[in-house]
Amino acid sequence: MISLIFATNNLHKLRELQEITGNTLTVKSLADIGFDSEIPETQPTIEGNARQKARFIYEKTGMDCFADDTGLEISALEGRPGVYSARYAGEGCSFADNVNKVLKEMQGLDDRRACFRCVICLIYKGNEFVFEGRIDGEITLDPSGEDGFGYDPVFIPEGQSQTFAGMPAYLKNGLSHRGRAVHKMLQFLSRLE
Ligand code: ITT
Repeated sequence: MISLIFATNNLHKLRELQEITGNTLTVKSLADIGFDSEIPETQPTIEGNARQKARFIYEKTGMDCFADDTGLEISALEGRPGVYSARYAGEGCSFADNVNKVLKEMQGLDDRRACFRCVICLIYKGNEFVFEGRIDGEITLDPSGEDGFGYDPVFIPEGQSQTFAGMPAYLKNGLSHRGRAVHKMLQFLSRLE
């Protein structure tokens, strides 16, 4: 079975990856390989950051690996928070701080359209491949739901009536930006074998 290191410090992403890939792939965390340094993330685009994170871990370990960079793009905010999604409310901010900042900026706006974009960069046998997943939806007026992470309590995917945080993990993963990008990667890997 193919084994890949997931170049992330976000344990929520790691859990989703393991849920999505099931027993089709062995996904190792940075903790599994004893790596605990910061991964640089300084590019101006989501794709640039995904490539930078994967290259960094590949250069340090020489092992097959992948990274995920994700952004929430809100139409009425000209695509913000976008590539700045992780630290939108400032260095060291919490998920709740980011959510509150978005809700405040959207106060009184009727156009609630938004999308999540996830770019995965895979480095396999020294070659680099990119996969993208996207889900459109809307930003709610208030947070709801207990599951998920990040902006999940304020994002309702199209065709659904509850936020990502209000639905079970298998439902989110079946619809989500990350689920879509990961399935593209799995399909690509299955053709190699
Ligand atoms: P790594 O770079 O270590 O993977 P990170 O949290 O910094 O972790 P990103 O740069 O991709 O990851 O940050 C994107 C931010 O967007 C993340 O911190 C969350 O707040 C949010 N986010 C990412 N995926 C999400 C999802 O599936 N649902 C809701 N919010 C998400």
